[in-house]
Amino acid sequence: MTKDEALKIVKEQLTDHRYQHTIGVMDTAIRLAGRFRADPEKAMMAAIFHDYAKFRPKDEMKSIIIEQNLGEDLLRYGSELWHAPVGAYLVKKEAGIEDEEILLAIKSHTSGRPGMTILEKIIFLADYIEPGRHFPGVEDIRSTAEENLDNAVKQSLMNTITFLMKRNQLVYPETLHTFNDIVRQQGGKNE
Ligand code: DGI
Ligand code: FE
Ligand code: FE
Repeated sequence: MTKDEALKIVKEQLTDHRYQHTIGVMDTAIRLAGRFRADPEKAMMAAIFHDYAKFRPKDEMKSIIIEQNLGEDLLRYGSELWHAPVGAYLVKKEAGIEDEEILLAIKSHTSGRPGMTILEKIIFLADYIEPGRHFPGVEDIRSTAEENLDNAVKQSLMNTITFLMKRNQLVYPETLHTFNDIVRQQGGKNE
């Protein structure tokens, strides 16, 4: 599938705003792939499709999570999390994307995953720092991303976790596990 074909498929699923975000994630992911030695073609495809399921009705996402065994515990946390695993499933089914590395990067793009591949980290981070993102702390993370992928992912996770906590929202355990995994790998305290 060419870039233009992929973009056309995704455009039909998204609002204009979300499509512009997708373009930002794509450009950022390709650049990060160059810097951190990931496959730029896979980074491009994963970025293009990462929010494919963002606007699916909640009921449809819920049914897919149950029927496809995507982890029913997801249903006990914010519905904002659902479009990532559901997206990976639908991109395979509806758009014919078979590459497991790409599908995994789509699946884990919201919560992260302990043991993330470089491609997963790149998509997670590109989603966070693409030029259209404006929130407190994003500039810091952009500059960290120039130097160290793990530190930038860790900073993003910390930002999200504190954001959720301050708003009295549930933190999905996978998000915390991902943070812990990076700290542990970096030889963090309390081991
Ligand atoms: O889809 P995007 O908006 O581009 O970005 P995303 O896939 O990172 O989704 C961001 C949303 O997901 C935001 O509303 C916060 C929410 N989120 C991220 N991690 C968690 C979470 N929500 C819950 N409940 N728990 C999490 O761990
Ligand atoms: Fe998303
Ligand atoms: Fe996104």
